Amino acid sequence: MITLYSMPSSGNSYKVRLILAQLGIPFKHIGVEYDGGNEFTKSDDFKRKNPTAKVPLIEFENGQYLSESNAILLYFAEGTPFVPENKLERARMWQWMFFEQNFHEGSVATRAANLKYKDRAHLRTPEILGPLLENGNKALDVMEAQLVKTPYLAGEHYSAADIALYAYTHSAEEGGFDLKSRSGISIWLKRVAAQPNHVPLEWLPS
Ligand SMILES: N[C@@H](CCC(=O)N[C@@H](CS)C(=O)NCC(=O)O)C(=O)O
Repeated sequence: MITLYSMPSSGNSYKVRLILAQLGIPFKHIGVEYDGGNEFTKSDDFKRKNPTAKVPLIEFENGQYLSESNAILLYFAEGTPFVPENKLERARMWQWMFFEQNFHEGSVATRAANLKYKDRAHLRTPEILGPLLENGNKALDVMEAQLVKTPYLAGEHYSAADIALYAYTHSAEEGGFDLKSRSGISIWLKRVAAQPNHVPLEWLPS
């Protein structure tokens, strides 16, 4: 069985738990929570597994490792309906997954994390939170512009891009972002949550 090192409260980790649950892939879960997590992820033993010292991380049965949430999503999505067959739609899935890491996570998720985690209290200054709000709103507006046109980010079908962007968008209000005024995103969040075998962020394998 594969092992997933993941942070229960983290969206990047949730992406992986969600796709594994949706695909019915069993896994052993090793939880790394944020406040105590730094010591675990910064240990030499963990850094041998993942030199970036971050979760999520997959450990395969043969002792190989795979890190970066979106790379893990694509690994498990390959050959499933979560990767569009159409070449352009597939490229659009990647487009949104790169967008997630470049524009969305660094603003929407970072602002929520700064407000949520105790050891980030020193990052709650107007100089830091202001630009994060501005950039996060821009990222959400980009998503909204797409989601008023198509049911899913890459087009007509639910794909790995929807999993990647659902993770931090569904909890964006924790970062002070307004979702109610964005009807495309609001309807899409419900559509994603209604997918077969969808699990919430809190879900962990028993
Ligand atoms: N780009 C990476 C980011 C991973 C990341 O930042 N993980 C955070 C949780 S969201 C982490 O491991 N934090 C714990 C630590 O730094 O010790 C991905 O998408 O997997």
